[in-house]
Amino acid sequence: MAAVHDDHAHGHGHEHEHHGPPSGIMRWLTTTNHKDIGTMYLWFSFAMFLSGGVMALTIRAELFQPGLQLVAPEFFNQLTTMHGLVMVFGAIMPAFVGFANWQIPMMIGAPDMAFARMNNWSFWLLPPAAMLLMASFFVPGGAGAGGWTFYPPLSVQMGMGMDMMIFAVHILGASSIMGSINIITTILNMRAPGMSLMKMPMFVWTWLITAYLLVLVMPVLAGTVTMLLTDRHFGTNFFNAAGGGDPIMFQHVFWFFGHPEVYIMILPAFGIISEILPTFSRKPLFGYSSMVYATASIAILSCTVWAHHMFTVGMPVTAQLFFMYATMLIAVPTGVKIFNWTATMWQGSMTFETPMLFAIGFLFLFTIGGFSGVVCAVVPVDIQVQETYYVIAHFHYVLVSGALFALFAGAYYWLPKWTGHMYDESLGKWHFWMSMVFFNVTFFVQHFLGLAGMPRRVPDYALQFADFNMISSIGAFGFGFSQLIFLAVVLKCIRGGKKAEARVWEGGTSLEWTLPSPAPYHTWETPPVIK
Ligand code: HEM
Ligand SMILES: [Cu+2]
Repeated sequence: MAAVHDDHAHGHGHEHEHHGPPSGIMRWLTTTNHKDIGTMYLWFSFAMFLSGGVMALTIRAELFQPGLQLVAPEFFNQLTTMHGLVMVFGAIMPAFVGFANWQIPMMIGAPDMAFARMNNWSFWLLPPAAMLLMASFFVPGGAGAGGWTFYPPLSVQMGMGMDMMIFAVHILGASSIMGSINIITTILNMRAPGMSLMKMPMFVWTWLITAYLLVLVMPVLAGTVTMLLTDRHFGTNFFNAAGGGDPIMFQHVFWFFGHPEVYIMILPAFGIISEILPTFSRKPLFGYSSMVYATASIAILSCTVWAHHMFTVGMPVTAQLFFMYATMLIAVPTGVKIFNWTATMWQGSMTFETPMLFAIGFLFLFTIGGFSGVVCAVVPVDIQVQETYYVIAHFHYVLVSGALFALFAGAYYWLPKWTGHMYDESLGKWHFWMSMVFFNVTFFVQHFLGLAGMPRRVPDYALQFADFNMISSIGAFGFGFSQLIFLAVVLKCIRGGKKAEARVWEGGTSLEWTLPSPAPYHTWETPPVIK
């Protein structure tokens, strides 16, 4: 893709803006620059990932052997609940928004996001929401402990920690909705001349569709937890059976948000993988337009399957059959993507730098997660494995080796563009292989724990589950420590290292690779012309 640009031929007032960023804390508090805001989202999500990780390791330490050793059962429930919330809303989602902020303007040839001040605000809503969430551990009764899914009646009976979590979810939701409106407006209105929709990089396409999904379902979550709040404090009975309400209705509205939510955490990952595989295979992405249509159909279908989380609530068989087949249908466009990625690599001249290793790791392990998802969709099987460790294994394969591995792949891929330095390739490879091995040690055995009947969300278990739990806990600690290598790689890369070229990767063809490394504070102030 050829681009012609000169980003210095302009003259408007505020000089300091054009000599690079101001300094000090005020820079970060007031910045409206998409790169600054991207950086803040990424550090915030990494901090949340580490805190969610410590919670997971505490859970696994308790489950290392049968019996209660480390934490009280009530606190164990708070940990599983908070781990889920922190990882979903604090780590994975903000990380993808961080990538969107850094990359989308550079990839479409726009000087910044459409609503720069709203962008600042979307980020600065996150730290107070996170503090509210964490502070709920320290109030009487502790954090809400009914699972990240907030199911009543338990969530109605919980202490004030539950109100703080509901308030935090409101704020996180508002931040997501504003971020999505910003992304949609930027992509639809600020593309460089000549960049038609079907010429956009796949990462941009996946974010456009994800943003629409976010605008659609985040208000549903806000409405759901608001009804919970009024049931808790204002005498309504939405979910109170004794008052004529229905706790099952909560599950319907929660999962109408919840299932699209899991695709909100994977579609941008698909976008990152679709940038990386062609670059290191030195071939264009196979089936570009079918990739776009597959992404759109996954997003649409993801709104029709929510009750596959509820096969055991006693719904009619016809409804079970509908949700079973609708869920299986999603495997078709997902299969198209996996086929296109494989075809992209087929007969390519591949090299295996760290971004490519994580991308291939994603491809293998996400597919395993996808298969166990189809298994869970089969009603009679789901009735066996629901609420067991099989489900825990399933969604960690799609969320950790899926979303998280894609985030690592993207970080290694674009770090040289962001910092101007090449990262330490051998440390990167260590991070990949240790994560790959320890991830599978942690979560593969959990499939068998679940098939053997071990329930989730329990701090103690029967003796026959001891061996696999021990293996899983050892794996979890190995995985946890491997992530510190990643932190070392990033800090080392920011501080220095071999100078990165503009076109860091020989096979990189999208617009950001035509910009210098590090990318200047202001880019594309004169939009490039796409030939
Ligand atoms: C970093 C490695 C991770 C480890 C070792 C880990 C481990 C665990 C464990 C042990 C549980 C509790 C299972 C139970 O006893 O019920 C759990 C639950 C969960 N995890 Fe993770 N996890 C990790 C990363 C993630 C990530 C990246 C996500 C992404 C979104 C995630 C999302 C969840 C959710 C949603 C739950 C269910 C919480 C609930 O029951 O309400 N985890 N995880
Ligand atoms: Cu689902």
